Amino acid sequence: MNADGSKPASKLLRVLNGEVEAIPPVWLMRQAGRYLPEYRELREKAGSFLDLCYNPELAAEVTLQPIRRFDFDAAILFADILLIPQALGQNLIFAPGDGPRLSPVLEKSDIEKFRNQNIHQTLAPVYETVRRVRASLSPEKALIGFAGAPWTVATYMMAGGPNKDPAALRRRWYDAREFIIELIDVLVDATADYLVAQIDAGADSVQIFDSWAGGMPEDVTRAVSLEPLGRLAERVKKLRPRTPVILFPKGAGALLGDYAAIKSCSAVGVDYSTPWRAARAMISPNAAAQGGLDPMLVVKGGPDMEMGARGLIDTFSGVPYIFNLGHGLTPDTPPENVARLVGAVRAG
Ligand code: 1CP
Repeated sequence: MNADGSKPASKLLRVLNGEVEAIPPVWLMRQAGRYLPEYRELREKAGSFLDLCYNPELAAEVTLQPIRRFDFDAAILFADILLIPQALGQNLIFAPGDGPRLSPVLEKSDIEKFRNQNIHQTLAPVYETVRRVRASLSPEKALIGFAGAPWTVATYMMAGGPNKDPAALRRRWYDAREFIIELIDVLVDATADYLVAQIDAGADSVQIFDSWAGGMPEDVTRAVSLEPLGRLAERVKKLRPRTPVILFPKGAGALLGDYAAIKSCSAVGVDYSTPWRAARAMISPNAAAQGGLDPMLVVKGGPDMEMGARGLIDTFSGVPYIFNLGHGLTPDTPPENVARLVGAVRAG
């Protein structure tokens, strides 16, 4: 609902408000990025990936590129989940072809340094990107802001990059819960501030990516992912009650219903490995569902991809549903497959 009680012009926002659309709104995770030649061109112009994230003019352009090319129903801010650790004072580099590297957080004293950091100084260019994108989008298009979930960001902070040893991470939890909880608590506070600032700059909705929510025993998942995500979503909702919050707990499987039951959650993302009917049953009583299609089907394209899309739309017919993938587009995706996918979704 708009502030005056009218329905939003944006299809995505209507579904996030609980409406069912016969043709679902469509956007794709990682819709901006390396699979697009126009992205690669601007990325080169910017210098490095981080230079691009902190350049509002170029980052706004990169955010808008997939909207122009594919007419998606929503734009997602171009930034990265690792800007928060950087704003908290952790060293971050993206070595070419080598992914992110951070100086690992090993001790309590490292966490102490993160407290009372003014993240907005570093992140101000991101808010400026949001302002610019919102100003150039029509009211039918929603702008999604985002952040990483505290747990997912904590895994990168602790490992100094992508975590390659899940068992070591679980052992660390059993050995040093207090340390991890303290890190997560700092991240809940900083991430809430970050998302509220994105909303104030013009984001219509925010998505929280918990890419590493899966693969753990239930009690650990509840402690490191579900509980802090709930706290974060509640905080954002309390401060900005009109803004829908989307949660993407990748790998959450049988616990999806618990995420959907978080009061401040408007939609839950379905990853590519979750059975669709089970996902519908777990999510739809409490929240809109989003996603599900295997991104590898978009690399393949053709009838397999279109059948997958139709199957998803059939499975989620009659409940609030947002078409999307079960994880992000990969750099080897042919852009023409994305165009065909959007065409197939819109053809019903
Ligand atoms: O070389 C390049 O140009 C960098 C590639 C790239 C891009 C395009 C990275 C590095 N980040 C991004 C943008 C990005 N990242 C967006 C932009 C908006 C869009 O979706 O179009 C978003 C939402 C993210 C979120 C993100 N970053 C996540 C959560 C979603 C997911 O994919 O699970 C994660 C885990 C990251 C970390 C990250 N950033 C970049 C890389 C290569 C990684 C993954 C590292 C790893 O774990 O291997």
